[in-house]
Amino acid sequence: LMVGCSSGGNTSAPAAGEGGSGQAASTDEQEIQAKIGVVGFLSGSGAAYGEAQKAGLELALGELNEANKGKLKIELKFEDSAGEKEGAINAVNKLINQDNVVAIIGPTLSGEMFAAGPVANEAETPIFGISNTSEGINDIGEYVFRNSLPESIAIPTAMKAAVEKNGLKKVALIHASNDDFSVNGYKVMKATAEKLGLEITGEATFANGDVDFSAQLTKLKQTNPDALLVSALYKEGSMVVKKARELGFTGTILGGNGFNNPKVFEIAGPAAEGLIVATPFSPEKKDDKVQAFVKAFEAKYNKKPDQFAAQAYDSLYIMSQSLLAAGKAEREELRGQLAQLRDFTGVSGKLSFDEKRNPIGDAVVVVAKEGKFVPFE
Ligand code: PYR
Repeated sequence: LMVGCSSGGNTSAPAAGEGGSGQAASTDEQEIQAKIGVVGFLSGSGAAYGEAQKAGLELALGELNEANKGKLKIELKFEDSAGEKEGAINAVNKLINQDNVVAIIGPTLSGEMFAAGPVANEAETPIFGISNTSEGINDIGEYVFRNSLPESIAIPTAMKAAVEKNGLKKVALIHASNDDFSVNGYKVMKATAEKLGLEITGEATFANGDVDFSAQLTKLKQTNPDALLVSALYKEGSMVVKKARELGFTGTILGGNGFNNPKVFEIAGPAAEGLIVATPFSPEKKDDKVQAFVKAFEAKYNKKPDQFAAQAYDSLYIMSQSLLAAGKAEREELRGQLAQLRDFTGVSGKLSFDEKRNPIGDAVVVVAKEGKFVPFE
């Protein structure tokens, strides 16, 4: 069925928006149509991560499609992985084989990327992590990218600041042992503690889905640490923080990227006060680009963006820039452009990329104060 489409002779330039697979004769004039898949943790225990990412992407989508009118139109296709490896693999397969997307943004968790990244890589489809902070993400293959600042940069920055300002000497560690991101964060925390000459008084683990952390925290408290280092996603992490305070632990609590979501304040309540986290993004940053983003986000959603929203927002700008440079919505050309990315300044800061496509950037250290994260100074 051809509606409003002139059949036969190619005498006039095709109208913008028609065609779409880059097959038409006058490619100069034609708007590039790019369908991008998104795999997010949109339901379940970490749904607030996926919701923030979706919000950031949809804000960027509106801005970009307006700014690029006549040149590039992006369509986003969202799939929910529910934070599960299997869910991420299924979503990636569907987006590549059924929806024929040019690239995929996500999945949310490092563990999901370790599972689903190889599928996209094998299918020669660019896959772009926006919240995968573990070591080794880019080692999956040449089609795997990310703009999320690795924990190996963020955590040491936060720990150094905490040692200097709070005078830490002894630390205890607790982490989720069945989540790749939490395990990696724990390893970075431990290595950093050793490097900084801190004494490790004790270690404990739990599993995602656990709700009772009393036994582990009681034991750790008895080792008398100055700080508790928590590597976890927001749900379990916030419950750990809450329980530690209930048990009377008054020292410093420091966490990784999993805590960069306002749900922390909902779950931990006043116990969140003083929690130290490193992030590449703070809505409080006095920077024109950041403030314009925060204003637009608040206008659309009536709340401030978090780090997950910010990196999602930036990722679509990177995609747009790379698609325009490629001049067409094709996987191989897009991969080539993404691989050439060396510098990018977004709302989550200035990033450069090493030869393995790993982002390098600065982390800001924030501290929870009266229901929000403010600079730790
Ligand atoms: C990760 O899974 O890598 C996060 O930072 C949450």
